[in-house]
Amino acid sequence: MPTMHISFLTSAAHPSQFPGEGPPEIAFLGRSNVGKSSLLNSLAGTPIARVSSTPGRTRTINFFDAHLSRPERPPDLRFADLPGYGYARLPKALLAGWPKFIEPYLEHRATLALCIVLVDVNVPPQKSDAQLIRWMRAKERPFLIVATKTDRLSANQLRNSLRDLRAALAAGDLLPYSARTDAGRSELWRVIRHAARGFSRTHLA
Ligand SMILES: Nc1nc2c(ncn2[C@@H]2O[C@H](COP(=O)(O)OP(=O)(O)OP(=O)(O)O)[C@@H](O)[C@H]2O)c(=O)[nH]1
Ligand SMILES: [Mg+2]
Repeated sequence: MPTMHISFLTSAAHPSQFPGEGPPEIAFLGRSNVGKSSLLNSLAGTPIARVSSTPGRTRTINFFDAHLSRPERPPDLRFADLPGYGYARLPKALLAGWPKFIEPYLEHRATLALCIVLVDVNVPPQKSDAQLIRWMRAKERPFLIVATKTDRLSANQLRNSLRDLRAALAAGDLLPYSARTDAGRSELWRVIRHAARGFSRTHLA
């Protein structure tokens, strides 16, 4: 994708600050520090989102517009990098502690085409992740679970971890990824392009 271009659009700390609905949106969700911003940077191939080893780095919803081929045309899709939830806290902190603007975003954003839910392959399945996934299913939001930081495990450990995550999250489809090595990048781009195209056909025609 030599002509792909992704650029920062705006940050929102309140629904009134969400940008007008435009191209299909892909949102990154997951616990604080799981690697949402890193995943976006890996997809973009360049550091556009802020990354930190301290949980809670991303405090606003940060929007990025992406041109996948022709820069003179309107953007093909938009990325939304979200703040994380419930780092090492009780599962009920998931929605209680989550800034009040995230749930409205997930529930009402008409152009939200796909939610990418990140889980860390290095930690056992988390209740807060299962809770989010149940919520997404109940709201009928399309989502894909991405199991990230695979570079930290041996092939054997990774196989076991993916098996445990699939079982705990009742996830048939789970895409392994590493933002460090970019493993999984072309597969994830394929899913994203497919989701954006399908969404444009059915919702934005
Ligand atoms: N080894 C490895 N480290 C990663 C990977 N992805 C992210 N990290 C590290 O994990 C830490 C958190 O990354 P972020 O991308 O800031 O995580 P986040 O989910 O955006 O965090 P918040 O914005 O605080 O919710 C950083 O130290 C990253 O370098 C990965 O695939 N492999
Ligand atoms: Mg972040």
